[in-house]
Amino acid sequence: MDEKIHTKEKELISVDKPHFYRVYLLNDDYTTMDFVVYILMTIFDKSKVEATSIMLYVHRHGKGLAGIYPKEIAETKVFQVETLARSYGFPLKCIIERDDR
Ligand code: TYC
Repeated sequence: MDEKIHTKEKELISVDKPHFYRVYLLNDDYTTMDFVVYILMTIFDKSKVEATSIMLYVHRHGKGLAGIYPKEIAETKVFQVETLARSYGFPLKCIIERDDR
């Protein structure tokens, strides 16, 4: 979205509002529940209670929201999750979707 900002000097400048992206974790049959909770606490800054609730939601519904971030941060989270998961031999995946609010 392109917004016009009025400055004190009465000139107009254009500012691009950054788009936000939703990072979702996907369920699979092999990643352990403890590892998903660990990922949510370390990479998404969730408490143990929140992390457990999100993990169980993903386990039951197939997909669940881990966080909403500017594009570059969302992409970095996906990279961190998948790199850490592979290093432990887990197939855990996450996806990003643009947040159109
Ligand atoms: N379904 C996995 C199990 O039963 C747990 C799990 C939850 C895996 C969430 C991935 O994003 C996930 N061990």
